[in-house]
Amino acid sequence: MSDINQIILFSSIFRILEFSKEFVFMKPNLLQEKFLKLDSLLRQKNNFLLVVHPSPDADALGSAFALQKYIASLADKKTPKKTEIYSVNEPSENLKSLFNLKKISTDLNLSNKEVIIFLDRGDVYEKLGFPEKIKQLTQPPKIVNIDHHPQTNIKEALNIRAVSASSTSEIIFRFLEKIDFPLDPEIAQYLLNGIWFDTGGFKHNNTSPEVLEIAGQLVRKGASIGKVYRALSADKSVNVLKLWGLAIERVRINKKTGMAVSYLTKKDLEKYNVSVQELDSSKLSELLNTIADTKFSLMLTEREGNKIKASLRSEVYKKVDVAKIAQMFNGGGHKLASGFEIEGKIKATKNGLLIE
Ligand SMILES: [Mn+2]
Repeated sequence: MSDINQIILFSSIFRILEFSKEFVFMKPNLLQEKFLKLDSLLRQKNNFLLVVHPSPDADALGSAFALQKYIASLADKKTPKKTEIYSVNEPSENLKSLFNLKKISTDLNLSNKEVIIFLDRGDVYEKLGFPEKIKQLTQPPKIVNIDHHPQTNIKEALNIRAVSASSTSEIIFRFLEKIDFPLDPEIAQYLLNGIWFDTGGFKHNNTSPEVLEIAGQLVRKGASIGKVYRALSADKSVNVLKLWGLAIERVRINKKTGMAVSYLTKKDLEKYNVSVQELDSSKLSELLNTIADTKFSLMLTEREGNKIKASLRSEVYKKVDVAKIAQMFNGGGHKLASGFEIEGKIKATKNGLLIE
């Protein structure tokens, strides 16, 4: 049994961080070289696997669909290019108006793949056991890792990582810009979907001047902010909002840590007939994070299989690194947005929330 309030109080993880004011793209020259390497790889090879992280978000899918379309443009009659997008589980239904989810495979098929590209979470390579799977192949494929998360390097890969980028979609934009690929409205929309999502609709501190410039270019190419806003932020059912209301009603504020914490159980979701995808607990955590005089939010949601998903949010001015909290529980993410999963059931008591 553990008390979430206690765990967080006793840990010395509240190191106040110096947030980088710098939005400059990391080591621009190195990255440009890597873009050219990536392009020659995409031109040389013909059979690709694009791997997105579990429960892929609009950034993972935005970068995958944009890259897939670019690769397809390199094909000619003599050399068709095959690209498969793989996700370990089905993406959330609310993404279906932005991406053709039928094109995503949940069966892993590594045979004949010449290049495997990990998008938006390089750590998936280890976590989903790819090193062992690849060892069994007679022809080892090339590995590419395109990511904006910290500490997700893959030793044997071409790592195209930029922690200062708002999103993986922004990195893909920079890549297509570098190789002078003309964006069509479809690719522009894919990339805008990813950037919009990872910047929380241009609200988070990763919304750099460059991000806004890129978004402007994408809109000029035919992408629509309204389309992604509607799919990912509006279009909520009454029952989802009722559950959000319940979570807000239950919010507790820990004065010592500045944590705003709330929870929803499996029973709650069943009562309102809402799936975890529909509920969108990360958005709910963002909402809790808007409570005045708090330092960060923690939203706990019970899932299938005796699991609890925790979603953490903070803001630059609050100076709490929530990734450090997530790491304590074997989770991960960014300084201002991260999460973890623990086993157990949530029990609310007078003194706090217990995980049993
Ligand atoms: Mn991302």
